[in-house]
Amino acid sequence: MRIFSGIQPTGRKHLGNYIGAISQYVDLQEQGDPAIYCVVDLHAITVKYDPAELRERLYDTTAILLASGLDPEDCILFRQSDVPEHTELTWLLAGTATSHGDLNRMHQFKEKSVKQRELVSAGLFFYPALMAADILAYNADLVPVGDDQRQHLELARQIATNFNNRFGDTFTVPEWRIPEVGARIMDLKNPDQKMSTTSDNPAGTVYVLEDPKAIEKKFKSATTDSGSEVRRALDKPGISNLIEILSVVSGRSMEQVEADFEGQQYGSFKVAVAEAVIEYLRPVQEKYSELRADEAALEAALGAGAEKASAIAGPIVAAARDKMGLGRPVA
Ligand code: ATP
Ligand code: LTN
Repeated sequence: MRIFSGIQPTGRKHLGNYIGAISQYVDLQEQGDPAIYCVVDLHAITVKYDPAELRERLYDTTAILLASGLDPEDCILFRQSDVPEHTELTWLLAGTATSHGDLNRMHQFKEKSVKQRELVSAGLFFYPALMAADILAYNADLVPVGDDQRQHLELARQIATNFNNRFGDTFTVPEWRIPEVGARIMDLKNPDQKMSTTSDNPAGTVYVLEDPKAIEKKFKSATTDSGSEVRRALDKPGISNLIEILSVVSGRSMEQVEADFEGQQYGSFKVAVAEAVIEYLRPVQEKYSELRADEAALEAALGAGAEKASAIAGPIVAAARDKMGLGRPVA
């Protein structure tokens, strides 16, 4: 089973990214044939950014992934812009298999475009076509992601199907893998919104590398709902989110968490969640600094990953080009 996923080089990965995506990457790396993980710097250029900063954040993200347990012996870890097939295939798919109307329906574009102060780039609109190219260039069977990427994956499946219908069987139509618990970790301050790097209130987002004292403070000040029972309910999004977080980080079911905190106050429950999250992130934080300090080693790992990635994507994109009647005919 071929596995592929991408993660943005924002550097400041948060608890939602970790629970929804990174922990799945680690769980799946030995099952992949191979498992391929890509730090998607080409996606990051679609909003305002600083070139030197982008390189730094790419190293941060790579070091977080390695500190979380990705092992370049077990998976392919690489930087998207090192493998030009991603950009080429984006255009091939955009020209023939991607409908403008479908791109126009993407929620993430609508949300992100209103947040842009200056240019709303055409690249931001094209973002899901690049994401489809990432996946299809490897004929991936399975794509581990958080819940917010469901619509983009539906589009990737549609693009693969459109291409295959028009040019003959070329691409695998990928399946997604969205975890049952933890696929949508909510903002601690606004539990109606997903936890995000770009949220309005920094107190609502817990970062993987954040200092334990700061993590504790954020959980203590998390928005909770009226009522006092530690129990999930539709009108209790704050408490429900904390129950879900504690369930994942402590390996207990949500029912078990509710039973364990029966009769306890919100205050002591929040402290328990904070402590469990701090312990959960501690091993990653401990390994991170050493890995991040050695940029040459990070570059070497990414370079080796890019070679392995190119060896897979090259022939797949060449076959697509040939079927489209482009380039010198393949004999
Ligand atoms: P953000 O909104 O925080 O900037 P993102 O979704 O734009 O994150 P990435 O960092 O590339 O960008 O996301 C990596 C993975 O994390 C994706 O698979 C995404 O689905 C997942 N993810 C993002 N936010 C959450 C969340 N709140 N809960 C669970 N998974 C999430
Ligand atoms: N769009 C995703 C990141 C991403 C991705 C991918 C995920 C880019 N390419 C391919 C899975 C497969 C995001 O915003 N989180």
